[in-house]
Amino acid sequence: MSRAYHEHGTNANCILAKAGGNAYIHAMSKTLVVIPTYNEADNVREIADRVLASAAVHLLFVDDNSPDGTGRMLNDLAARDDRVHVLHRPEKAGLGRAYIAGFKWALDRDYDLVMEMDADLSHNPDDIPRFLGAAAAADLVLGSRYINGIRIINWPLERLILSKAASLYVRLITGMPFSDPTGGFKCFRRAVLEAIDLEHIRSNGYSFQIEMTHSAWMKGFRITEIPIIFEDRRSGCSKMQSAIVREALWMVVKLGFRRPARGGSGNGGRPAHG
Ligand SMILES: Nc1nc2c(ncn2[C@@H]2O[C@H](COP(=O)(O)OP(=O)(O)OP(=O)(O)O)[C@@H](O)[C@H]2O)c(=O)[nH]1
Ligand SMILES: [Mg+2]
Repeated sequence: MSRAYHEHGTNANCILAKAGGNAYIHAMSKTLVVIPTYNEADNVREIADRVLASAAVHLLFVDDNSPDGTGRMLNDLAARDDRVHVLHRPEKAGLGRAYIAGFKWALDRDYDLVMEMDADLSHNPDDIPRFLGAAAAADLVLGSRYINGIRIINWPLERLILSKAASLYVRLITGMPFSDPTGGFKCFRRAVLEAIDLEHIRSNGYSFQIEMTHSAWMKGFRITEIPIIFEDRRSGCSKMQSAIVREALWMVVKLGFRRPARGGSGNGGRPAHG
């Protein structure tokens, strides 16, 4: 049975690609790992195999019509394994839009936990069980490269400096006490995604990660950081651009203005390192 869905324009209705399938699949597992892809043909088979071997999870790839044939490969993976699903979007619209589509897909089904993860193997699938364990006592689990030192393999120095500077900038301007607010390996409880107005999340690159965490923090959800080791991509091309950095600079300033409004319960935004 095919697990491929097509999203047309900004309308999030999903249509099963092949006739005869059931579009509303009963989830065997309650965790969905969402992986956005754009030109990741070298990586998708390995990431799918390793994620599925790591824990009892389902996988949703969100592909933006990658020109390198990633979408076709994902359809093959989905056809072979019921745990794998693919949401096809018509054109490259950025990582943030892809995640929002994936989150809505998850909320339309009965997933309790929704994870974010890159396709390029920078995030180690073997860490997934630790995220699920930490989510037992938290609403949002953040993977951090910067707990007790720096855990990054093969990054150029300028990339590291940019990432560390971004973390400091976010902390100073927004007051969020997290060590790695731009990271993209994380696990949301369903209630967090339900509470955030996903239609109003506008940012895409680094700032998408910051804005989602900031929204959860403002609402008083319990947020925990766990250490992860991050490795630079070995295959495929980076989608990192200077526009993504500029977007983050402005977004953080906007978030800084929301600071006094923070309320709610939870852990007061204190990171509970696990
Ligand atoms: N669907 C979709 N996925 C995207 C888009 N841009 C990036 N991605 C995916 O988002 C994830 C993170 O993108 P990366 O290019 O690895 O960005 P990065 O991790 O900041 O930078 P590098 O690892 O240095 O390349 C990868 O799985 C990409 O394939 C997009 O516009 N649409
Ligand atoms: Mg990457």
